[in-house]
Amino acid sequence: MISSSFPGLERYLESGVAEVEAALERSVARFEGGFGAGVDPATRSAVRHGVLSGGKRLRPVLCIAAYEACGGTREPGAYDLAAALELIHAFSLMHDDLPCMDDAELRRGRLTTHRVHGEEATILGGAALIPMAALQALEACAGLGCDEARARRVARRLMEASGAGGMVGGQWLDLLGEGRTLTKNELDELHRRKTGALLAASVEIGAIAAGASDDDVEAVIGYGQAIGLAFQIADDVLDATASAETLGKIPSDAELDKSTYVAQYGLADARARAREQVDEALGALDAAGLRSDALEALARYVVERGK
Ligand code: GRG
Repeated sequence: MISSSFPGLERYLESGVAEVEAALERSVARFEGGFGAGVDPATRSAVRHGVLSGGKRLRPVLCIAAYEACGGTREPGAYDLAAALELIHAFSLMHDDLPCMDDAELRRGRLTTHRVHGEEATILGGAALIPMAALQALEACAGLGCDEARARRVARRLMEASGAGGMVGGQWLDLLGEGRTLTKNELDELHRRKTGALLAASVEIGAIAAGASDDDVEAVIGYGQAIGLAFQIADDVLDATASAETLGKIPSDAELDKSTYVAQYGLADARARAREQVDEALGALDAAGLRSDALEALARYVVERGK
C-alpha cells in the first residue's frame, strides 16, 4: 500500500532529480575551481558536458531511497554522496561513446561529449571523474557523520563496483562477446558486472551510509542485484522496440552484433523475466522489513520506463 507521505513516483523523481542536479553542479564547480583548474579548458568543458547533460539520475535516486529506507534523512550531504555514483556513471558513458568503444554520436538527445569536445578531452575528463567520485564519497560520508571505517567501506564498494570485477570488467566481457552468441549464463555475468554492479552498489552505499545492519545491507544488495538485471533486460527491450527520438540515442545492439536478452528469450519472455526480477527485488526487501514506497516504485519504474 502506498503511504500518504509518498508523493507518487513522478513527484518523488522530480524533487530527487532536482537535488541530484544541484549536487552534481557543486561537484563540477569544485572540479573547475580545484584540481580541474590545472587542466586545459577543453577537458573542463568535457567534464561539464559529461556530468551535466541530463539523464534519469537513477543511481543517485536509488541511493537516496535506500538511505531513507535504512533510517537516513534527505539532506544535501546525502545527495553529495549519491552524486558520486552519477560521476562514475557519467565517466562510463563518456568513455563508452568513444570511437574505440560504441562510437556513438548521440546520447540523451545531444551530441556525445567527444563529438563536441574531442576525444582527448573526453578521455582525460572521464578519467578525472573516477578519483573525484571516490573523494566525494569519502567527504560526503564524513559530513553525514559516518565514522572512518564506514566511510572507507562506502568508497571501497564504489570503486569495486566500478572496476574490473564490476563495470569495467563487464565492458570488457561485452567487447569480447561482440559478433558471437553468448550463453544465458555469460549474458547474465556480463550484465551483472557492466550494469548491475553499479546499480546494486547505489543502494548498498545508501544503506551502509545510513548505518544499516549487515543483514539489512545484504537485503538491500539482493534488491539492487535483482533490479540491476531487470534494468538491463528493459534496456535491451527498449533498444529493440523504441525509436531513436524517444531514446535520445541511436539503438545500436543489432548493428554492433551484441547478444541481448531479447535475442536470447524473445520479447515476451524477456519482459516476463524482468517482471520476475522486480518481484525478487521486493521479496528481498520484505525479508528484512525494508520495503518502502520509494524503493517499490523505483523497482517498478526500472522495467516500465519508456527510455
Ligand atoms: C576504461 C575506456 C574504458 C572503458 C571501460 C566505458 C566503460 C568503462 C564502461 C561502460 C559500461 C556502461 C556504459 C554501462 C552502462 C550501461 C547503460 C545501460 C547505460 C544507460 O544507463 P541509463 O539508462 O542512462 O541510466 P541515463 O542516460 O538515464 O543516465
